Amino acid sequence: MKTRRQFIKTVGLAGAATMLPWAGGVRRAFAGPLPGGTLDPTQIAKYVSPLFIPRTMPRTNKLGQRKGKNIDYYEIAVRQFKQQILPAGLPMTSVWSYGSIHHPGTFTYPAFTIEARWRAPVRVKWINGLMDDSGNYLPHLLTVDPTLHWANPPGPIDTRPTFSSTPGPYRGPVPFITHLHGGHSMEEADGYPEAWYLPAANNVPAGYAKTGTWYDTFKAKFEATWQQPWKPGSAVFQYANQQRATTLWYHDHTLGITRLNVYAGPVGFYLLRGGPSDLPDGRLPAPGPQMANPSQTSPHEIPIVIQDRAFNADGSLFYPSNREFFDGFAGPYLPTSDISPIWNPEFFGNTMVVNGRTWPDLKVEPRRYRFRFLNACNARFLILKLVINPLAQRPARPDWPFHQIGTEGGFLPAPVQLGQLLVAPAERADVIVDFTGLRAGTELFLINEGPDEPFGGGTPGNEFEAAEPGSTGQIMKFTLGPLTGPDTSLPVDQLALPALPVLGNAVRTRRVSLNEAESAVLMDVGPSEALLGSMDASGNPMPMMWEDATTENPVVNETELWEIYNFTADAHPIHLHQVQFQVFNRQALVTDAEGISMPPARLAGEPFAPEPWETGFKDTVINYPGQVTRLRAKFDIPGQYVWHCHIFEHEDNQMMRVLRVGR
Ligand SMILES: [Cu+2]
Repeated sequence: MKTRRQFIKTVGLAGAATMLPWAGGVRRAFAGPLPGGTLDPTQIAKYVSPLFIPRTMPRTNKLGQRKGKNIDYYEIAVRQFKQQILPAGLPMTSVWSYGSIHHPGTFTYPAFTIEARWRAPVRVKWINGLMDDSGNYLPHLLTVDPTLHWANPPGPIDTRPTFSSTPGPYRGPVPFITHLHGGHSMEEADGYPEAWYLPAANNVPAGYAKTGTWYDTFKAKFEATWQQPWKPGSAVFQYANQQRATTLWYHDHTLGITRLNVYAGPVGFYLLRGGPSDLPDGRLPAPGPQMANPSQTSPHEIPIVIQDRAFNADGSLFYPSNREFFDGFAGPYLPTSDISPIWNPEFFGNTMVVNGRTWPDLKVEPRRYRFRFLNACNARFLILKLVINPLAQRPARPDWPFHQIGTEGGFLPAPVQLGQLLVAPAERADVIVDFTGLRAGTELFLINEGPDEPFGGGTPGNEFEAAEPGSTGQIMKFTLGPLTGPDTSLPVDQLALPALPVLGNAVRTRRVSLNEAESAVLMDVGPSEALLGSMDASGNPMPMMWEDATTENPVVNETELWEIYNFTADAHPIHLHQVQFQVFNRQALVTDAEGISMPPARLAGEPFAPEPWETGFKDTVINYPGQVTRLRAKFDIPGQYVWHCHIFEHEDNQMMRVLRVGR
C-alpha cells in the first residue's frame, strides 16, 4: 500500500529517508475524515443544497473591427465576498471569485461561464479587485508563505527572498494574474506567472512593486497590437478562439501563490463552441445554462467543478497555516534549514465542494445529460462512479455508466463507455450520462474512490485505500424526477464525433524529468520542494529550478515528442501551456522495490497505448511513477510560456519551468 512515507523518498537528490517524524504511514489506518479546520465534515448535512449552475458571463459590449469579426468584450474582476457554500443554517464563507463589474449579481464561486464561439475573438479586461469598499487592499484569506520563490511584491520581485530569521506570513496586497487553461493563447494573454499585478489600491506600501517582471513587456505588446491600454490593477487579454471546441477554464497563475489564490475560490469555465470540431446543434443534450430567465431554463448540459476544501466552525475556509500540519515538522525552518515554515507539499481537504456548494443535489429527468467535469482540486485525483448506495463498500460496483465524449482538447474519436472516471487535477471529462428509463424518485450518487493522499496509480483496495466513504468518498447526488419534455438528443450509440486533426510526426525528441527534493541539511525531512528537469545523455535526471536557464525551447511550428520520466513516488498531472497535445504511449522503467524509477532510466517492457479516454487532444496528462509518459505536441506560437505540475502545491514550489517557443 502506498503511504505518505513513500512520497518523501527522493531519487537523485539527497537520499537517506528512513524514519520520519510524522505519523503519515499510519494515518490511513484511521477510518474517518482527514484533519482540517474546526468544522467536522460529518456535521455537514449532505444533499440539502441544490447544485449551483453557473450561468453565462454577461458581455460588457461588442467591439467593432474594421476587418473581420466583432470582438466579445468583457470586464471581469476578482473580488472578495461571502457565499453560502455550507448548507443553509451554517455560516457563510468569505471567498474570492470573478464577476462582471457591470453586473453585481454575477460575482459567484464558481464564476459565471464565458461562452465563446469558434474564431470569434474574446477580449477580457481582467481586474484585480481584491480591495475593500474604501479602496484599500484586502490581505489574503489564507496564510501566505513568503519564503518560496514567488511573486514577492516587497521585492526583489519573482525571487526567493532571503531572511535573517524565519518570517511570519505575508499580509500585503495580493498579486494575481488569470490564465485561460487550455487556451491556444498569445504569450501576452496567457497569464504568465511573472506577469502578475496588484490591485490598484490606495494603500499599497511604499516600495512595493505593483507588477511582476513580465507585465510591462506584455502590456507594451498588447497595447501596440490592439490600442487598448492596460490600466493599473488590470491586464487585457485577447483570445482568438482558433482551436477545437472544448471545455476550458480560467484561474489564477501567479508565481508561488497559485495554490492559495485558487483555493480561495476564483475559478470559471470557458466553453468554446462551434467550428468543424464541434457537433451540429441538436445531437448532444442541450441547452446549456443561459443568462436570461434562469428560472425557466432547465439545462441539460452542465459544467461541474469538483474541489476538496476544509472549513472552520465560523464558515471560513481552512488551509494549513504551517508546515507542522503536513508532517509534524516544527522547525527549524528557513533560513536555519531549507524547509519553508508554512508551505505544505500537498493539501487534501475533508469536504467536497461541487460548483461552490458542499455535497449538492441535482434534480434530473430521465433523459440524457452532458456533464463537463473539471477536477479543480489542489492535489486530489478523483475516481468517480455512479452508485445507488453512497456508503457501499469500496471499491464499489458502478450502478450506472458514463459515456465520455471529450477531454481537455475537445471530442474524443468516439464515445467511451466507462464505469469510472479517473480525473487528475486540471483534467476535464466531457461525459454523457443517460438517465433514460430511471423511475422518478431514483437516487444516484456520484462517489469518489481516489485516495485521500497522493495518487500513484493502481486501484482502490489494492495499491491505495479509497477516499473515506463518509466524507471525501462522496461528491453529489442526482435525484430523478418526471420527464417534462422529449429528449431529442441522439442516443450515445448513434453519436459520431468529429474527426481528429493529424499532428504529424515529431521532428525532435525531448526528454524531461519529474523529481522531488528533500532537505539537504535536515535528516529525514522532506520534501522541501518538487522539481522538473531535463535528462542527461545517460538517462540521469537533471533537476532544475524555476530560475535556471531555459531548456525547453521548441522551434516554432515543429512537432516534438516529449518523454517525461517520473523519478518520484507519485503521479503528477503535467500541463503544457499553449498546446493541446496527444498522448503517444507510456512505458515502464526499471524501479526499486517501492516502484520508484532508479537513475539512470532504463526501459522495462514494451510501450503501451494511452487509455481510451486519453486518445483525443489533451493539455494535462497523468505521469505515473515508475514510467515514462510520451506525448506529441506542435508548438505554433512563438513566445514565453510555462509547463508545470498541476498539483498546485508542487507548481508553487519549483515544479514549473519556462516553455519558450522560438527566438
Ligand atoms: Cu506534482
